[in-house]
Amino acid sequence: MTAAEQGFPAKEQAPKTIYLKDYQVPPYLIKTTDLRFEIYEGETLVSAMLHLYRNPAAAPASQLTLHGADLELVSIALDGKILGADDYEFGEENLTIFNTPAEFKLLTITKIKPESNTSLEGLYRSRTMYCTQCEAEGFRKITYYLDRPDVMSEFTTTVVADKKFPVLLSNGNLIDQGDAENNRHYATWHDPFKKPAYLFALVAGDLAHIEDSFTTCSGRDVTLKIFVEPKDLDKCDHAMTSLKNSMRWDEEVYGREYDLNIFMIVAVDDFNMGAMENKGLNIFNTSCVLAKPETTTDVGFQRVEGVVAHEYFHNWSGNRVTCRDWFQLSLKEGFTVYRDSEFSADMGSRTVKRVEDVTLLRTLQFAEDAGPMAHPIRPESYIEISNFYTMTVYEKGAEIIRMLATLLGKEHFRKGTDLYFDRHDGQAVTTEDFVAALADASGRDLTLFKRWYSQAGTPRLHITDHYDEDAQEYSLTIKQSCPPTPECQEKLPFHIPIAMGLLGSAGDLPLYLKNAEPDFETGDNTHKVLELTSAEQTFVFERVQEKPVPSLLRGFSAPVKMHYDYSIADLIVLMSRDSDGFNRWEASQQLGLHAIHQAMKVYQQGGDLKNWALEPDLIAAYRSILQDDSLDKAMVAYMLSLPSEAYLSELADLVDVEAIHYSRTAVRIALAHALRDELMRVYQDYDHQQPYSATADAIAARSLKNVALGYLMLLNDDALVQACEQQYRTSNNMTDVMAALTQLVNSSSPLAQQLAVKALDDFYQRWQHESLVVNQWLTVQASCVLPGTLATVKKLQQHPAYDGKNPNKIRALISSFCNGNPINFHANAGVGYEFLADQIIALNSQNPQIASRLLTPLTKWKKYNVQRQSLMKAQLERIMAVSDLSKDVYEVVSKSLV
Ligand code: B3K
Ligand code: ZN
Repeated sequence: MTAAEQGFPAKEQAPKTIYLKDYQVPPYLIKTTDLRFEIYEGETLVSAMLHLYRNPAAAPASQLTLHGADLELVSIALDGKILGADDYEFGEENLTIFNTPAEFKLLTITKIKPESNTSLEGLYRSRTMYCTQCEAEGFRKITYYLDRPDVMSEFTTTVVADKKFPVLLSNGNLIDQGDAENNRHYATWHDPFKKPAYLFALVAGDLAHIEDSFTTCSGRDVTLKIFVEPKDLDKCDHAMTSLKNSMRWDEEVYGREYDLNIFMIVAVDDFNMGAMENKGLNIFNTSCVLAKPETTTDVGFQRVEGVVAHEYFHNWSGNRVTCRDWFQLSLKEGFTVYRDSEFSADMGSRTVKRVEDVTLLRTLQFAEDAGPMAHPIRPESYIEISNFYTMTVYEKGAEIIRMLATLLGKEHFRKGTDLYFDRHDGQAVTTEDFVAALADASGRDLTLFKRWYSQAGTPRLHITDHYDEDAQEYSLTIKQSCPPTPECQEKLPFHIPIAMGLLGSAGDLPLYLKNAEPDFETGDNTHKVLELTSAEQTFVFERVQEKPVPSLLRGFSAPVKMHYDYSIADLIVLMSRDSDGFNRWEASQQLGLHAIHQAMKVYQQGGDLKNWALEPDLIAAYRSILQDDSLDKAMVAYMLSLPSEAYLSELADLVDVEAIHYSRTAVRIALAHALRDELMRVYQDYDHQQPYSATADAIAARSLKNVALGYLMLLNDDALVQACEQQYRTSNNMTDVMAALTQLVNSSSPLAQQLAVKALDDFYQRWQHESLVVNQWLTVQASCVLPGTLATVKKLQQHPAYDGKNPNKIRALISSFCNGNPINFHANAGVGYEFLADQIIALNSQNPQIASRLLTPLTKWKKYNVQRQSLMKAQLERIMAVSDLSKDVYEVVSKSLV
């Protein structure tokens, strides 16, 4: 199909596709980069002195093409000589300079307008401060440059601004500062570490900060500073503690020491994503730094800890060793997500963290892998790289590293990462280099494993078993397959580690794998990692004295969809006594799925789900979880929580939105009735007056109590509604306040509805000056499952609390409705789809990255019934017809319409 046929404006070319196979080394390299920013109200002048030299690894070039976008060139000089119009030429987003010598200094002066930069990429203004976001290709919006990660340079940066911006920051160490004319001042920063331009950062603002210090393992003192708007100074402690814990953990677990004398974090309100790992000067979305019990939920606290760690860990996995090109993004992102996830597991509960990560992966990443934007963790091509900061590159990327760690074992994996960091320190490398270091250090052949980097899609495992009582042999036959994805129809088998055990009547059975070496490393003969490397393999266990229940894919040892024909009785056994905590939870989810699927059949046949009852064994199983004191309360909470509507949709070939919603609700109501007494006990035993603490145990106790409240509120009992309202009014922390408010807002009981209106009003009055808290207030309303929510969302767009330019507000209101509220988003013949398309069209020119991200729910149109398909597709076509469509939106829409 031509671009015109696809609706792309005829006068323009369809955006270009970039291919990994076309990679070429840069013709020039940049030894040093000296920048001077003169910040004035309305415009900023950027002087850039680049010391360029021909790349010895490239064919000698005598012209140089620099990247540049939305820049006004004021002057350009080569080795001190001002260039004339014939000496260079402007292209689309670039500037070519002719007759360039082997080595030279290029001075450019450009003018930019941060105040009108709404894309939040490059240098922009957020409320009272100036800040930057350069990854992936934002530096070209600051000055003409070789804006690619394999060009690494030593940066010196001077920032000059009015004294009403007292804090002037950039990467590295402060080497000079002082006054300038007209009540202005300057600061000069030097970063001794060579870095690509995407890690550049600058901040100028009236900021307050907290300060601490960290002594590294070699005894160096590092100053730690967190900068925020003065009103937020009381919300920085948790981020600081998380930072210090991360620094220590990276020394202990990976042998990585911090390298500069100062590490700074700045919190910014307008930010496209969570945070950015700029060298020595991390810039964070306020939502990922600020936390205090009164304003922040437990999930918020955990997010701060995780994101602070993630960005800090990038100092090695990303900054010291960086990516050769953007196809290698998972080299730094997958590895760093794996690192932050292990850190969080060590700080709290390993099993709980695993359940959370897998839930995210199976709902969002699996859906991505099954949709039109599916791509391998190392994509082969892209139109706009910003579209590839995905669940696949991040979360599936982390799973690939986790599998490598499982296959190599702890010791070899650490040897491998040590070798990787040593071998490539200061370089821009590829995922091949990473795997090669692991293979070299461990002596393992990882050739087959590398298919995980090049093949997209979620592999399926189909497992059958056979028990031969006479021979006392038990065999598992495992078949693998992988559905086609846009880039590849026929997949080769993956190398899949399958952690497993066998449950007998008295516990885990010892495992004697036929024809295998004894497992010396773990010293544990009840747990094994089987390695599947072909389309079908059979593993035989000897000396098995009874027919076992297999516990498969323990800890979710591979990102696959597994099928084994478990009976309800098997699942109950696994849920109540598997030694693998993750698989206990997994069994609870399978039981929940079974119940929901039964209810769905009734719903789809026009049956009545009122008074839907559950099978007695199932109720008994759930009851026993509630009574099991040995279980972590957070695990009890997760085991009691049924699979989400999003996960149920991902599992379905054809999504029946109403059947999923009403059946899931019916099962929840049935559980609430059956377990009323136990749930009441959980709720009442909880001491609502205890002081807040953010320890894993305290978080777990709150989550279980609030899960119980969620079930109890389904009973529509006025006394319980009153208790919920009391929790809303009297709690000393945002977790409990939000849990109660969410229940009131979503309850159909008339009393709850009345109380919800009051509570929402009271909440806003109380928190209107706390932007992040107001976001939670927007989300709770946008997520309401009762009818009429779209009208509420539209009304809230006009509310003074809403700001259609701020990504956090857009996420809180628009994304929460379109992604998190299927029963309303898909209601009323497509009005939700039209609403979303309107938002995307409005955002397309204002903030293309956010516009493109919002598209996700429409890209899944093929999963719905014919009527919905055509309504969703019509909206995609409407977006496609917009003139001046950004590359970001064009790529996702055009791929979705194929
Ligand atoms: N590396 C950044 C993401 C940048 C996204 C640019 N569109 C944050 C992170 O993953 O740590
Ligand atoms: Zn990252």
